[in-house]
Amino acid sequence: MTITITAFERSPDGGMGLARDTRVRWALEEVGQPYQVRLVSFRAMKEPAHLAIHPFGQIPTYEEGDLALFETGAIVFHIAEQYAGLLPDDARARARAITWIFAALNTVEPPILDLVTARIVERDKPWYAERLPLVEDRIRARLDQLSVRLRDADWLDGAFSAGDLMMVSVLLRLRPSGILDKFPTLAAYVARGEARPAYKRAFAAQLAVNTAKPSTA
Ligand SMILES: N[C@@H](CCC(=O)N[C@@H](CS)C(=O)NCC(=O)O)C(=O)O
Repeated sequence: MTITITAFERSPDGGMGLARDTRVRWALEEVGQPYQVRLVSFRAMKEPAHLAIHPFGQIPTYEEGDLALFETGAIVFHIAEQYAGLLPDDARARARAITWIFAALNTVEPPILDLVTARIVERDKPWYAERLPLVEDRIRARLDQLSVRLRDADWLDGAFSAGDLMMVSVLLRLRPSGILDKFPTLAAYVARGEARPAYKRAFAAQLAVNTAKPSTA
C-alpha cells in the first residue's frame, strides 16, 4: 500500500533537517519502505483538507490506505510496529525502546522546544535575556542526565531502535544553539545517528525539496 507523508513546501530551516518530516522519512528509510511526499504550504496546512488529517494544522502526516495519522511519536511507532528493523523482538526490550520514544518526546524535547520558541518569538521581549539562561539550564539538566545514562554505549538500550531515532532527532534541534557541543557523549551519539545510511537518505530527500528552484509554472 502506498505511504504518503506531508512536509513543508519550504521548511523555515531551509533544509537543515530540523522539520519533523525528517524523523518520519528516517524511520521509513530504516525499514526500507518507499513513500511519497505531499508538500504543503503554511496556508494549505490550515485549510479544511489538511485539517481533516491533522487537527492542529501541522506537518508531518502519514497516510496509508484509509489510515491517516499525525504526531511523529504515533507515526514512528506505527512504522516500527508494522515493519521490522526499529523495535526488538523481545517484549521487554521492545517496551524499553518504546519508553525511549516517549522520553525523547515528553521529557527531552519540551525544554529544547522552549529554547527554539524563545529564540524565535521572544527575542524582542524585555525579559528575554533574563529568561534565556533559565531555559538553557533546564536543557543542560536533561542532557546531563541523558549523558549519564548513555555513558559509553552506542545506543540507549542495546541495538539502535526507534527510541534512538527519536532521541537523536530531538537532540538535533539543539545543534544551532551550540549547546550540544558541550556534551561530547551526546554529540557523538547524534553523529552516530546522522552517520546511518537511512538518516543520510532522509536528510538528502528533505534537502532536495528545500533547495529545489521554485516552480515557475
Ligand atoms: N507534536 C507534533 C508537532 C508537529 C509540529 O510542530 N510540526 C511543525 C513542523 S516541525 C509545524 O507544522 N509547524 C507549523 C505550525 O504549527 O503551524 C509532532 O511531533 O508531530
